[in-house]
Amino acid sequence: MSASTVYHFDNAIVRTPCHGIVDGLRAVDAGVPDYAKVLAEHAAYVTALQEAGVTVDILPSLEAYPDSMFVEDPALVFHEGAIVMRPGAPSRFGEAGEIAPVLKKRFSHVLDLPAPGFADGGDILVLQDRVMIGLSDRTNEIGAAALADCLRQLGKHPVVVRTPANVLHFKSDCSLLDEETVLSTRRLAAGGVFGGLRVLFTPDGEEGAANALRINDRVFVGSAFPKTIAMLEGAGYRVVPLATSEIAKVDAGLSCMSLRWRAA
Ligand code: CIR
Repeated sequence: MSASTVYHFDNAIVRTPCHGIVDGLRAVDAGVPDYAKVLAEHAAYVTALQEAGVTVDILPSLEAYPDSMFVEDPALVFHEGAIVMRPGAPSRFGEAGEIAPVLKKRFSHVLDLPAPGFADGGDILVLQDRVMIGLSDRTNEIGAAALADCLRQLGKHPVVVRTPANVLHFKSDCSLLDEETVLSTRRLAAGGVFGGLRVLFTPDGEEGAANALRINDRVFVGSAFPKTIAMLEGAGYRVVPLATSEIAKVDAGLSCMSLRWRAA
């Protein structure tokens, strides 16, 4: 793995879950997450990041924002700089103002996504040669266009695509596996968004595994998805299974809990 691969990270920011996560946003009521178990899933995730060679900065919990442990949504970070987003859910909009000073301490180049559009980090898939922006209920056309401008300022190549209806975020249904491969659900890939890439499909019934996370030499995958784990191991990936059953109750997976970048 060369130092320039898009999944090479040496730094991450996470945020301790607040008690209010039990009232976090969710599309379907699959039960109330147990706070102690959410803390345990989060702690195991932090340990896995550290074991992958990442220095993890743990921000304090924010009780004012139930979903604030999902730091991926209010910001985007790159080696070249950071972007403060405009989260599309009203209850999450204020999370951007909370993460902005944190980013300004760590990045010399921080852009603010201009009003009036909205965009969530969960809709952004960073690939080796392009950055995909998925339109969704959280990321609208105006936000996507403004974000594309910000990304160009950081030297990136943005591409705007569509997220299928009833999928929360573009990345709820896909993730990067390596420079030329993505893991995706069939419903997302059916839109033809992954031209030029190799696509591994989540096995039927394991669509929730699509939000995996490639970090350095390994891929974090939800431990409740044995067929996906076997498929990825069979394809030669080093898989780290992590529990996600509690955060899944609030529509979250493995990318949502961190902001990751290569500082060195
Ligand atoms: C939300 O609906 O915003 C949270 N309950 C879940 C956010 C998941 N974030 C992500 O996939 N990037």
